[in-house]
Amino acid sequence: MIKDAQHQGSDLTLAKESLTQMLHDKRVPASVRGALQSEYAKLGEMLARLENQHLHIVVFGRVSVGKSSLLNALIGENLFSVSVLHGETTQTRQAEWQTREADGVFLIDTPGINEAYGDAREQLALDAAQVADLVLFVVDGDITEIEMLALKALLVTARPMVLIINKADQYTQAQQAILKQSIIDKVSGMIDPKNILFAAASPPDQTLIRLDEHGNEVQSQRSRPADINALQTRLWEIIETEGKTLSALNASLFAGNLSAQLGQKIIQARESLGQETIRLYCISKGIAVALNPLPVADLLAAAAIDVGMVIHLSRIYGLPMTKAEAGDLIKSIAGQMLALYGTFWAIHLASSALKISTAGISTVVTGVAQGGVAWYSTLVVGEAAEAYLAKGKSWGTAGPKLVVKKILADLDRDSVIQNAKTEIRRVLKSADQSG
Ligand SMILES: Nc1nc2c(ncn2[C@@H]2O[C@H](COP(=O)(O)OP(=O)(O)O)[C@@H](O)[C@H]2O)c(=O)[nH]1
Ligand SMILES: [Mg+2]
Repeated sequence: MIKDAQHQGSDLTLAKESLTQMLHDKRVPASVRGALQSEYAKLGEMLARLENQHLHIVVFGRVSVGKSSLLNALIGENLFSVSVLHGETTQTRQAEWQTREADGVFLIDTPGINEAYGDAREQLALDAAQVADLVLFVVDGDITEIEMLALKALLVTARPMVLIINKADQYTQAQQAILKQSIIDKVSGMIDPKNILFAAASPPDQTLIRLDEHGNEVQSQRSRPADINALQTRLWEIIETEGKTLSALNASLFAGNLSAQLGQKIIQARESLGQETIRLYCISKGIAVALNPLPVADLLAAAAIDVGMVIHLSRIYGLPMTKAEAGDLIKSIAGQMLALYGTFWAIHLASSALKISTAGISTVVTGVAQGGVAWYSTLVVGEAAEAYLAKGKSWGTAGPKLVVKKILADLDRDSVIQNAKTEIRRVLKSADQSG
């Protein structure tokens, strides 16, 4: 899932535009904008994270321990060259760093440390650590003296580090236990045992031998998948602690070969980010509509905010949508809402039309009521869009009608609108007092 950065940027810009437009909308009093500032700041931060927060993962270790293989396993594609020959191209490789980007996550392959001695090795470690948010230190057996030196050089920079004992397939369970204990002892006080994990980035094919009906041995090959579940789960925990969830979610790092446990964590993270996003857009839209004096502009502003929200959600789900796609999705959701709630929306539109002929306090009262309805409609659109994204951009077998119907049934419309009005009034009031 390597994407064109230019294209991604423009989609996100659209999500951000709808917010900045509101933030700079002169029809929204400065005092209100001030009161909403923390909400806007939160949304802005979420968008900035989607846009800018890069994650750099660097592998480090001796030649042939499986650094390149490990990165390939993480990304689910053979992007880094793997060599069976030990230190084959020593000279030319020396300075070769390879970087591959997937959705803001940069995977960085480094030359093996056998090729760099003394100062050069230390420099290599420092250079690597400098760009890294996370270092994967790879070994394929008990840790050697050279590895200890490199490890110490890396630790000076205090980057989070995971020590991976690769080629686990070459060791029995009993051997693994001894190996791990030996390494834990050697790096004690330097690396938390939680961050010492086994992996098999590229286990060789298995040869199966069976006897055919004539009693002859028949050989066949069976390929084995990478085993990096423990690493993925730990990576996820570290990335979350570092506050880099969004960029990691969008990368292909966790796409394939997931353990059930990790899959669950990712679903939960997406859901809570999605809910937070929807809530913030509901507030923004409720306020914008409550304060917007022109009904036609109400509807336009409302639509722009919903489009921004859907684009934002699509990024969280790692399925970026264009403005046109988001618009089409909203249209189909709104179509279902209209079919199910015809009269209700007719009243909404009528109240919107009413607002033009009122003035002063009554405008605000009508506005707040309408803001509550706008909030509710954005909530429905957000929940439906999220359901669609969670199924990988599909309505599933139920189809859009049943999905929207279920969302409408699950939400208590009157209490949602009531709470929305209370929240809108609260924001407007605190704006009044501060301004
Ligand atoms: N048995 C086994 N071999 C592996 C594993 N991972 C990588 N290898 C092999 O180790 C060799 C070196 O791998 P490579 O990724 O090029 O190592 P690098 O020099 O550290 O980047 C290749 O022949 C890989 O197929 C593994 O988990 N088990
Ligand atoms: Mg390599």
